[in-house]
Amino acid sequence: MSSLSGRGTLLSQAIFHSLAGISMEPFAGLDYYRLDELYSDEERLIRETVRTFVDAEVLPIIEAHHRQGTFPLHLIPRLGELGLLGANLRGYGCAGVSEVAYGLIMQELERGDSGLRSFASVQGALAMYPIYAFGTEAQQKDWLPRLARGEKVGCFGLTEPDHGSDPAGMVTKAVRRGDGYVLNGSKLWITNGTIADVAVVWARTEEGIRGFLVEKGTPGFSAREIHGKFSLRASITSELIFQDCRIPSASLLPGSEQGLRAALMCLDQARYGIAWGAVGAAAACYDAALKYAKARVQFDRPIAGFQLVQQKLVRMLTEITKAQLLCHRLGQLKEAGQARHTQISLAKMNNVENAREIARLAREILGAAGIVDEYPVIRHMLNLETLYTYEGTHEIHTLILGRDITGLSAFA
Ligand code: TGC
Ligand code: FAD
Repeated sequence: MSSLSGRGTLLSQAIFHSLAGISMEPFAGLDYYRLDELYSDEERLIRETVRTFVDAEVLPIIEAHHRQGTFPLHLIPRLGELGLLGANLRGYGCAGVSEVAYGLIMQELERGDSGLRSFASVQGALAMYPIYAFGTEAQQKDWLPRLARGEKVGCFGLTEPDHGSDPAGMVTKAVRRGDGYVLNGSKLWITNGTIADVAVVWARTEEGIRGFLVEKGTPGFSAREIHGKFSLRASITSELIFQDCRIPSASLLPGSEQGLRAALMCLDQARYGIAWGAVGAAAACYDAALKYAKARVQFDRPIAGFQLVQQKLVRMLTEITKAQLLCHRLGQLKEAGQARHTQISLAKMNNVENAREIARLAREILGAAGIVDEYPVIRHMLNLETLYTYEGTHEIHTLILGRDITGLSAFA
């Protein structure tokens, strides 16, 4: 059994603060195969803490943010206080929880909203992780504690207007000039871009693709928010623009000399969180559909009594349970440092595809009520369209796996 002291200290302290201050709303959870027995006491406690936080502080406000197309900024320091940002990293004020606990955090945040999990994913896996894995000690000491506390926000710029699935073709350039670099180019679809204090930016140099830290306010660096989204509305998505943007040599992440591979290693961290997060979104849809089906009466009986409705509910339960099992085993492998990136691809691909289908089935069960935001289903259904595309589209993960098992690349 893991201890609540030691590496879990920050999160554990936050747990007790949190439980003392907020009322509990019941969410029965979904554990058909008794996975709870496989989690440690610490992992269950962390899961319950995040579940309670989401019930009390996220669910009451999230529909309004979704309608308005805004991110609940006031939750950022709260996520930091609870130890949920970069929670699987060690030191620098990070909670240092197990990979399974980290996954459970992502699952519960996404039960609230994919935008909230995206915020935590980008902050932890795509901003903090590259600094942690590829940065200098000075960069780590400077940024990680503040990012962990939610005092500062980070973003990750890999995708470009003309290079999404194929980041190796990126055209953003960092050219050596004097004691630094000059950046030119743009990045598109960047989560947290306009609110980020620091952007991890991937650019082509004479030595290959490298990662740089670009601070907000650097002359030549600007960001604009993308509006008109019908998915992930409670999340900020932006374009980053670099026009003769001068950055010092100290901005380079020296460990990123592995080139694109370094960027892809960051994606592995985020894809792992998405695999778990998709389970949370699916569970929220299943929960809503089951409750609705038991309460809604047609032809003088609850619609849950109809075979076709039961078939949908059973399909949802089955796919969620399979996804949970996949996540748990992947978490064990990751904890042991043995998770292959192709295994992470399989979990992201499978769990998102099934969550997307589960959300559609839930929407069907709710009938007309399924298209209004009085219920969370339509919001999750729309959000899952983004999950299907970002962090490697469903098709790209299919081809990653196809290449792995055949030895033949369908990309080239
Ligand atoms: P390829 O030749 O396959 O790989 C280059 C080198 O990298 C190694 N590698 C990986 N290493 C670690 N993790 C991975 N996932 C890796 N995939 C590949 C590979 O072994 C090789 O190493 P080496 O030592 O031999 O050089 O490169 P490729 O150019 O053929 O590309 C392959 C492909 C298409 C799979 C890759 O480009 C890809 O994954 N594309 C999808 C792009 C993507 O996922 N973008 C996501 C942007 S960030 C985002 O969406 C954030 S969402 C925010 C949120 O969560 O809210
Ligand atoms: P494209 O690559 O143009 O693909 C279009 C279609 O073609 C897809 O169906 C794709 O699967 C298919 N396709 C492409 N190549 C092949 C092939 N070889 N074989 C078969 N089919 C193929 N990026 C970041 O860097 N940082 C972020 O923080 C970030 N946040 C995001 C937030 C949101 C809300 C969204 C929607 C995206 C975000 N992204 C981010 C970008 C995301 O990673 C890209 O959208 C994704 O990688 C796909 O790129 P694309 O949209 O350009 O699609």
